[in-house]
Amino acid sequence: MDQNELKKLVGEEASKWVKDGMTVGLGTGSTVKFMVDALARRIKNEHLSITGVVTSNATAEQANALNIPLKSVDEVAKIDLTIDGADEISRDFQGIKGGGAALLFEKIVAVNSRRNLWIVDQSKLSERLGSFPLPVEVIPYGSKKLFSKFAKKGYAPTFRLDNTGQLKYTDSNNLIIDLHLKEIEHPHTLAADLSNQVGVVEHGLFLDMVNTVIVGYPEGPKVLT
Ligand code: ABF
Repeated sequence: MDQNELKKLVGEEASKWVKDGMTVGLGTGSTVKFMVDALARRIKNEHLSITGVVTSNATAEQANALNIPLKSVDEVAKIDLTIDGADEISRDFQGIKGGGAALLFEKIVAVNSRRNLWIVDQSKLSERLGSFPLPVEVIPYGSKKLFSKFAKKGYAPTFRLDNTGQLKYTDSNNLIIDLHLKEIEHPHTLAADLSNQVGVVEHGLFLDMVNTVIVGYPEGPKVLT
C-alpha cells in the first residue's frame, strides 16, 4: 500500500467516529480530505446531522462542495470532536503541525474541542519531534528581524515559499518561518520560547492535546491511545 492508500484508510476509519448531532472540527491536509469525503458519504447515506467547523479555506471549499453545513468556531458553544492530520507525532503523542500552513486556525479549533483525534499514515510517527521542520506563523512586519533572531538561536530558519517560489501567505495573511531543528529535546521549553517572541502569532508544536491517534499501516488502521 502506498502512502496515499494508507491516508485513505485512516481517513475513512476516522469518519466512523463522528456521531449524529456532533459539531465536528474538520482539519486540513490530504489525510483529512479523505475523511471529509467519507463523512459526506455517511451524511448522505445515513442522514447524519452534523455541523462542521473548518480550519482552513481549503477544507471549507471541500466541505461546501459536499454540502456539509459549516459554522465558525465563534458560532458554536463547543466542538465535540476535531479530526485533523499532523506532520510528525512523537511516542508520547506530542505533535508538529502546520506543514499545510493552517496551524493557527487548526490550533484555535483544537483548543476549543472536547476531543482531538489525529489521523496519520505510519510515516508520521517518530521517537522524538524535530525531523519535520517546525512551522512558526509570524506577522510580516518585523519578520526578517525575527528570522535573524531564530538564526542566532541556532534554529536554522527558512521562510516558507509557495509553489511559485514566492513567500507563502497563510489564510490570515501572515508568513511562515520553518525551523530545521532535527531533534527537539524539550518541546515545552521551545514552545514557551517561541510564544514569547514578539511578532510570533503561533507555532506548530501541538502539545498535550491528543490522547488518540489513528495510524494507517499496510495491515490496516490502528487506534493508538
Ligand atoms: C494538517 O495535517 C497540517 O497541520 C499538516 O500539515 C497536515 C498533514 O498533512 P497530510 O495529511 O496531507 O500528510 O493538519
